[in-house]
Amino acid sequence: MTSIDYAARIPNNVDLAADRTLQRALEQWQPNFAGWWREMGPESSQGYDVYLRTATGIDTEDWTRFGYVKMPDYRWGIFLAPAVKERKIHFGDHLGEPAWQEVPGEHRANLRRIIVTQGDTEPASVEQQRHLGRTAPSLYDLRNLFQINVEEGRHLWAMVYLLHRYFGRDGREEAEALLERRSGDRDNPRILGAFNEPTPDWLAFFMFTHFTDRDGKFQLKALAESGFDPLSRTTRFMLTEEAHHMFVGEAGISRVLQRTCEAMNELRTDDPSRLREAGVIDLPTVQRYLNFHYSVTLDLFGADQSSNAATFYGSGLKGRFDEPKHADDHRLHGETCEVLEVEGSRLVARRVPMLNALNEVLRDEFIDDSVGGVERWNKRIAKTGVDLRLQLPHKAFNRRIGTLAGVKVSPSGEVVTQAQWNDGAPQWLPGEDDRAFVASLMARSIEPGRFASWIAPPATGIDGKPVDFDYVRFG
Ligand code: BYC
Repeated sequence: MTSIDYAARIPNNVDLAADRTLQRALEQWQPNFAGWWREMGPESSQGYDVYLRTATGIDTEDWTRFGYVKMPDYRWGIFLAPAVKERKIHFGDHLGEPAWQEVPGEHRANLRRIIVTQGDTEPASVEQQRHLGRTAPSLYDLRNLFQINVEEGRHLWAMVYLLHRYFGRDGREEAEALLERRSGDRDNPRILGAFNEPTPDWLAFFMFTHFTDRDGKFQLKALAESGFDPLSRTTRFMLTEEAHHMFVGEAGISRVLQRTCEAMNELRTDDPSRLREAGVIDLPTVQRYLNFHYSVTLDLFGADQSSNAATFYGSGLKGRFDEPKHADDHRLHGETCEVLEVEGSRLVARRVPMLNALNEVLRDEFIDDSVGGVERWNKRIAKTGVDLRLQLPHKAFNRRIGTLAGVKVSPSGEVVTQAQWNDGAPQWLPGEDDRAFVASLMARSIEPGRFASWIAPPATGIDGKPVDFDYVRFG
């Protein structure tokens, strides 16, 4: 095997050059990653020059360097946020003890499981989005898609670094398995549900980056609190990149809404079939996509009552969102909180030990954040004078994980029978005709400054460049 100068090739601040064992492990994994990227990364894009941001360090000017790059040559770097001097574990049963710089033996299996689950989502999302380049609504959007894809690749590298550096042989095996599972595969699927759902079109992509990447934000924030310091430092840096992904989703949907509302005003109608004829996506269809992506993302927080969550917290591996801001003892024995349960045909709130309900606590923080996002979309609609509004469905709607998986609940929170569900579902969730209609709009628009009929241009470009900049050159 030819030896590659990994220290130069992989920008890093973990002193890769000084760690021969780690270098050797990465030397074996890197070609497999490259093979995976060729097979499962963005389709037919290997030769494009893409105006990408590459992180070459952790200071703002270093992680926001832009330039044309062919994606297979992207320099996937390994970065940890700066160490906090004498950092202590600040929650759980080890509270007050020094943060771990090596993996504590008794927590090894749980820690590996968390890192593997996090790592698995990153290549999964690239796989889900690999075909979207074929139908990009503009060069600007195509570039944003590719930016997200390479950064998810970098986030995979971040987790693989932890596995290789801290978990020896079983870490290396897990790193290989991350390249072997496939989104949606029957025999070897990705670990979490939402990462096996297709992302068939750009409306789904924007909803995914708005909601599912937001789960990423909440999970990464919870892991940034970890007593295992390398995990905390890795995820803190990943969070800087996650913000752009959510921006792409939020702004993407906002631009769809803008275009639809303009057409509603021009045609003086809210009739979905007339709007569809005019080549825009009617608001009820946007709402159904929202309902779907929001509900499958809620499932990503896990079961409402989970002994895993209690163990992760108690052992100092995974904290709460902004742990220091919580005004309690950060151990939580004896604390309680409310979760929803089904009683006959009603949903009732029941008090349970908080330690077991930490997935629900994080899910509720995500819900609050999501409410803000929908309010911003509704403001955009209101500005056009259209009086329809989007809404988040009830948190029990369309759930497949946890207590609520066993019950059918309408978007407004009514427990319904199977027959009522069957009647309501076509109004609540995207059906085949919605998907087919949205698919019919998807066509590649790659002339600089041109945008597909169903989406408004953004207010500004990337990195101070104009909206009609040639963000991707096809060579
Ligand atoms: N689908 O006790 P529970 C991101 C399983 S997104 C399928 O509640 P736990 C990104 C669970 O594994 C952030 N299975 O589990 C976004 C368990 O299985 P076993 C990703 C599920 O461990 C966009 C069983 O059900 N990061 O970064 O408390 C693009 C019992 O459940 C699901 C993380 O998730 C599901 N949705 O909670 C790119 C952080 N939910 O053991 C990237 C790391 C649960 O019975 N992961 N199960 O076989 C965790 O902290 C936890 O694993 C979870 C699950 C919160 C996900």
